[in-house]
Amino acid sequence: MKRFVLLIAVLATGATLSADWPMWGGTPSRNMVSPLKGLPTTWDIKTGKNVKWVAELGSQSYGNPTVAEGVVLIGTNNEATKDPKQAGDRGVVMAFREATGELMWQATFEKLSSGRANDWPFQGIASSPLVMEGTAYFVSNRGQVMAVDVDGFHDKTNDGLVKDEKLTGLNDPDVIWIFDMMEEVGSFPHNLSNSSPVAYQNLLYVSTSNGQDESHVNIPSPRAPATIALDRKTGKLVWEDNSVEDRILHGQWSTPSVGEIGGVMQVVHAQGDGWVRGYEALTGKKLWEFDTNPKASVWPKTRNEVISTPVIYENVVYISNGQDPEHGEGVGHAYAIDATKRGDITESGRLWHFDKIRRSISTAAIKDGLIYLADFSGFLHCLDLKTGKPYWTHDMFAAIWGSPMIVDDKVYLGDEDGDVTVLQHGKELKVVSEQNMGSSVYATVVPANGTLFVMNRNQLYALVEGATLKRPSQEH
Ligand SMILES: [Ca+2]
Ligand SMILES: [Ca+2]
Repeated sequence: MKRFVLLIAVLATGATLSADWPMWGGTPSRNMVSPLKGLPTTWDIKTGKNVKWVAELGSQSYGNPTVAEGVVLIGTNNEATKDPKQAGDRGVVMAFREATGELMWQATFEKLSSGRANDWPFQGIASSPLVMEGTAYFVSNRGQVMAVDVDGFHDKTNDGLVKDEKLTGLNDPDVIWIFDMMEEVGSFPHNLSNSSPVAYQNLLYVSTSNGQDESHVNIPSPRAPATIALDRKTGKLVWEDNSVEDRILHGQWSTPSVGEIGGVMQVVHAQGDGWVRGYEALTGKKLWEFDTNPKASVWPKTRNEVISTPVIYENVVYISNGQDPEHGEGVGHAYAIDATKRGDITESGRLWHFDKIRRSISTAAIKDGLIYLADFSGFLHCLDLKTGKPYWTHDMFAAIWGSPMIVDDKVYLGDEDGDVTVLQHGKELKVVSEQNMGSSVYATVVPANGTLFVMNRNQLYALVEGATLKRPSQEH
């Protein structure tokens, strides 16, 4: 495993020339914002305009790309079978070379024998890997926290604690360690384990996705933790918390964030009872909790779970609630929470409450005193960060699964119709362009190193200003 040094070149203007996107949200605070400049604001997948390369994914891709150390990692299913010896329905993480889109290696995982209760058919891997110091961390469809070598076996070395991999070809994963959450902490994931890991110092934080069984009444494992912290080098459990107990409304699909709040490094996690909780990162000591549902609300009509990721920005946590997309549209709530408070801060920590949002599974993007929030009914809201007062709302006319992404002075957002809309960042609504990607865009647009990575259901596009992709059909 090579040790890369992340080089960030800074121009005199302060603009970042190049920067990786090594995790969901880019940084542990998960704010969907990038300082990169000069990325495409228009492109055309039919003519190849501003397309550098395209990679074929499985038939359903719910992971979000991670770009680090020259590699693009992405979760998908196995319907674009790259290895006939590993055929059938599996969860897959594919690693592509960032420069060319060539497949470098893939990690495949057979479906759990317990079936759709824990591992929904053809959903693949929905975890977005975290890359740190040559290791990629993600959660498989089998509820395993995986640490694998970013270089795989291309470095001619079998790295890590796991040395007995059955497959050790160039296309196979070099496993460092495995932590099986179903075996080790008794997690019973509802439909799919999906957490995107985040780290602070030597600790890795993951949601267990513990939830109900198929009856949607029973919680088979009420004593399993919602949040765990593992040692990043060994995969050993360091702390766990189960404040939710048997109050899980459905599943637990929100993923944790990390940031310094009021001088304390915190892990913030939205859990299965619709509450958001903050923990002291190194010890797991619970510091505060906040209920994202009005007390009179009733599951599933008006009470929501939380699927979006909390964003930490200047001591405040921003979060929207919502429901599983299969539940359709409904009322939602978004909040700004003063996470320097302690205890039950549902009242004392509520800086603002935005109740014009619909059910949302999207994560916030914040810049220059503005916050962008999207909802599953297809609306993008631009609010004042301090007051929560709306400046404008844009109707995408299709369900939004991904999150708005601010790149320089533009906001990018995809929808279920496959459109990616580019808007001007600012207090006035201005649509810059709209591009169709050919099939649903469930992921978030990811900026890294001068390139925009945009996924549809089954393809990953690398977009670079001035590039032109020559289609095979255009070559004679
Ligand atoms: Ca290796
Ligand atoms: Ca190994």
